[in-house]
Amino acid sequence: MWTPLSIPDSSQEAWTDYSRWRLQDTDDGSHIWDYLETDEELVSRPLTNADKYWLGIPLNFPTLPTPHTPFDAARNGYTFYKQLQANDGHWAGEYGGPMFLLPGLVIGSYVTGMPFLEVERLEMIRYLLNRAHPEDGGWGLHIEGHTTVFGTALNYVALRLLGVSAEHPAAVKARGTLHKLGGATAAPSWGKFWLSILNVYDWEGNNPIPPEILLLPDWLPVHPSNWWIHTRTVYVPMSYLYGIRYTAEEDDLILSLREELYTQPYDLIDWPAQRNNVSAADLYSPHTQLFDFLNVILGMYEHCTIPPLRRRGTDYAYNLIVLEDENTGYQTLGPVSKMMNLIARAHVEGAESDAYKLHMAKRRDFMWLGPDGMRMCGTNGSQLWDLSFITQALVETGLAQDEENRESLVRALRWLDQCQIKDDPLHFGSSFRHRTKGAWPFSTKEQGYTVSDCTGEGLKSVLYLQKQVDFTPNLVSEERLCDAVDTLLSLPNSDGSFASYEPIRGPGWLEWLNAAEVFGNIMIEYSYPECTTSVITSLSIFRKHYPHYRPIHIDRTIKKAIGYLHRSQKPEGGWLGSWGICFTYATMFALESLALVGETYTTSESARRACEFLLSKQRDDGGWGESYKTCETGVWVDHENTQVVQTAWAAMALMYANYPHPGPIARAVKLVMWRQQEDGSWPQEAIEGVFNKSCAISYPNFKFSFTIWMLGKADRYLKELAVERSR
Ligand code: LAN
Repeated sequence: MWTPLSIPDSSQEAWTDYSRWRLQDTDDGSHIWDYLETDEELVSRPLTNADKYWLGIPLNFPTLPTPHTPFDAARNGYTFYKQLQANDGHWAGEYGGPMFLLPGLVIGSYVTGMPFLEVERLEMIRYLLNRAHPEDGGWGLHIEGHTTVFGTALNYVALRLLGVSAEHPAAVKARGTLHKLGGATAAPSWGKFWLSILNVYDWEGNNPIPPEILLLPDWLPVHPSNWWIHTRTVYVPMSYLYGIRYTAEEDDLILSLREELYTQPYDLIDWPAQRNNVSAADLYSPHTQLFDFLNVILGMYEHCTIPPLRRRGTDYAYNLIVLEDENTGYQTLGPVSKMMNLIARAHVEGAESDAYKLHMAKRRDFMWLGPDGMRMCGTNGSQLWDLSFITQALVETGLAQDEENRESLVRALRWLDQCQIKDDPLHFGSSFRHRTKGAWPFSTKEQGYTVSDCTGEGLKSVLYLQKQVDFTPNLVSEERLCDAVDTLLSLPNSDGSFASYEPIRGPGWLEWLNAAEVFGNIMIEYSYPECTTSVITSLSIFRKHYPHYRPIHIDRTIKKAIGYLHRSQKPEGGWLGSWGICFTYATMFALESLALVGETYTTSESARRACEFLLSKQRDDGGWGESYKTCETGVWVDHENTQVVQTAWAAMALMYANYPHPGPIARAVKLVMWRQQEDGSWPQEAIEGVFNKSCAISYPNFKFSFTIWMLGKADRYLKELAVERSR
């Protein structure tokens, strides 16, 4: 149990001294928030603009000259955004949104006796209080989602472990809501798992998670090496912890939670009967009958496991956990596996071990402080992703040529240079990894996973910076650019499309075995229009500069990928996004690709249909606004307000397609300019990203990169259209 805390009344005001928080000045983009205790440190590490911006401390930047053209507005936007750039050249940013990550951080730390700073605990509590739904006091799957048992049970537990008493009004309210929804027995499988780790839910109430599956031959489709990498990387530590039935030591708080979480007395709960009890509020992917049947069989096996076999399974799972930790500098692939691996390593190696200390140090890379408190992020950041968009925007719009922006671009290029992964992973063959040599990751090099579109965007960004402006050094050699291309060419699926981290390995029917009821499309990789497009565009740009490198292969890859894009266009005319919300996002990327092969509004039926679809969604104020619910249903759902980010995406899509009428683009520009503040920034609007169909995730830097990009592009576009029309 952690030491008692005294908790202030209002969660609106900061509970710690915000003038003492600093983002560490690292050279690889790692995000770590320090709390400066001494006055000397305060003097030696003054608040940066980025610190202030992300903490919500007023920047008081001067009012910029009123923009008269879209280009002026883009320039003002970058005048602001440039001041948030870190010394090492990247742009830091919050990557929160999901509400099921902080509980993993807190439960994992609690059961392993891993402390937090008091200031961190206070700000985590404040975050949870601020994010509770005002009406019912519960939490959802993500910050904009409706209350669920998953969100409410786990965040309630997190609050209590962090030091909030059961009598606190927020706890009372959340508990009431949880009980109304059926209590924690109705949590989905991932919730049941975390509660079992904490010893407040019986392992008997979980469907089996046998580590023996890892011992099957890996050519069998059900072998986890053929699953989507995130599901695999979570399954490994889950099956280890399940296999050994890890349970935290009982203490008063745990005993008390057993009384608080349920609508019936803990000792009377029929645990096996809860395995498939999932609240309707949580269900996105209900179990298939096949999955339920398999669980019955596996449940029988659990009563007569063969100890040496189980032992081999858990040993093998543990070995994979160690390899994953070592491959990623103890970050692991993502925040869920991070905390599960941490528990497994702490259990086996103890609190004095290097593994424990390294895991503890890297826990901080996921903890992000915002004005509303401290959250756990979806990855250790979105560094590469954010940097590649803003740099491309600056080069394409011509803002890169402004004398005062040059130094900032050179710094960005330096960051890209150090971020490229130079080798294949340490434990390449033994941990089912895809090649990484030449790839760019989503966040930092240390995390070290190839992502198809991050490699594409990273490559594009380097090409833009090294080839299209004349003031930058040549930092990334031709050989390394070719390594990136080799990685891209190693990734296509058989239908010509691209998935996220690896080519699709398993068959579609594996989705019938999706155990995580709250997400969709998680068992295997899928073909994604966005990922496919990034590869198409980056290869097209690469071949312009290096026409002799693997030309036939590149040509064939692009052609096949375009074929897939055509096939994946929805009957309405747009493309459905999987990582951004939603049609506007993917349609922008798709139209960019089609344009590169000469398919535009006037030349291609497909591009024309896409434009008409987007135009049918433009609202009276000139903007576009799409809700995250589109991603759940696959059918366009209007957001109640238009959004600058989606407006930028839609307008860019029209421009990529060479849409011949200026009206809709001019109206979009007007809206985005109207929403811009006097200091050149834009206020935060609705959440921008999504994953696994159901969970929204924040990309707050998009409101700078895509607005600036669109405005700069529109300036030129509208002028050219006017010239053409006057002819
Ligand atoms: C991400 C973030 C980036 C995203 C893009 C690059 C935008 C995309 O085009 C490819 C997929 C990728 C890399 C992606 C995959 C899934 C992630 C890692 C995330 C959405 C961030 C968080 C999410 C991860 C799965 C969250 C943890 C939850 C689990 C279900 C394990």
